[in-house]
Amino acid sequence: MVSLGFFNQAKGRSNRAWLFCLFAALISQISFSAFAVIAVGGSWQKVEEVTITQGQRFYIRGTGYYTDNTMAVASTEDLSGMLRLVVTASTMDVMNATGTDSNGYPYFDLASVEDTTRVWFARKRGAFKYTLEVQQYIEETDPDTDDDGIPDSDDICPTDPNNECITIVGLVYGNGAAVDLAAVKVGTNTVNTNTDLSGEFTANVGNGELSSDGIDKFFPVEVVAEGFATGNPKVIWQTGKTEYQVTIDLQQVSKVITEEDDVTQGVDIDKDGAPVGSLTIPTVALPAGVSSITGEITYLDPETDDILSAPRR
Ligand SMILES: [Ca+2]
Ligand SMILES: [Ca+2]
Repeated sequence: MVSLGFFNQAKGRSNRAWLFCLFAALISQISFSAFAVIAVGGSWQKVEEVTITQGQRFYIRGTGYYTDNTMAVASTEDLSGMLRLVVTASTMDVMNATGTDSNGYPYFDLASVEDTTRVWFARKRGAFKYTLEVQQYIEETDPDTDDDGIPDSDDICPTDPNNECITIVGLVYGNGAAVDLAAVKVGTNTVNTNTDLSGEFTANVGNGELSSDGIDKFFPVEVVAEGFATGNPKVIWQTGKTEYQVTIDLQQVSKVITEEDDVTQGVDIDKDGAPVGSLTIPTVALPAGVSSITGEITYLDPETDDILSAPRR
């Protein structure tokens, strides 16, 4: 019964006006979402449903020939936007065209299909014959379902305006054990997180974090943990896939060279407690004035992502 109150005579007009506004707002919202599109270029297309009449030829001494050309269409409804008249063939050179198209044909810009176009031709012996066509610029558009400005064909989250539809769950190990508190960065700068006590992290990502190497599109991941070499796996994006799991094995830093180590005499290298060789840098290989070298030596397993990693950004 409450709703009937809206339509009583005393308040009918204002309520109906209010309801109309509400419906109009709803309808405009719906159509806005349904028809959100982004222009992605366009091209000139021949208009088929047009009759072109070539006018009588006149000769003006010292100048050349001209004809006045008109067009007729059944309906001008679809002929909005940019139009032009193109001379696709002519036995005599056209002298007054607006320009030439990508095929090298002279064309004339048309303000409307009702325009009469005067075409001037250079005088020349022989038959006089030319052909015309009307072209319309057809804009190509790509739908943008979620209205985030990224066309659907480029939007890896086409129904998510926040672009966080991809979930990457990672497990970080080092030396066979879960690594907690590792700093994880996905993408260039956008998503930063840390691993928990079980070495796990979760990142929600989208278009902004996607990179490309020309072959694959991928999410670059950087994992930094103390005592380990930085891990740089790539998570390769697959069309339509929104859940990804990645396991990252960090390489333990095997040897720290301190100022007490003399690399010119050779520094013994241990890996997992066992000697595996030594590192020597001859004095002549050092820049002038350098008296000591410090740093970390890390073993990289060519089977791991550390070798296949994305470059740092
Ligand atoms: Ca979009
Ligand atoms: Ca989106």
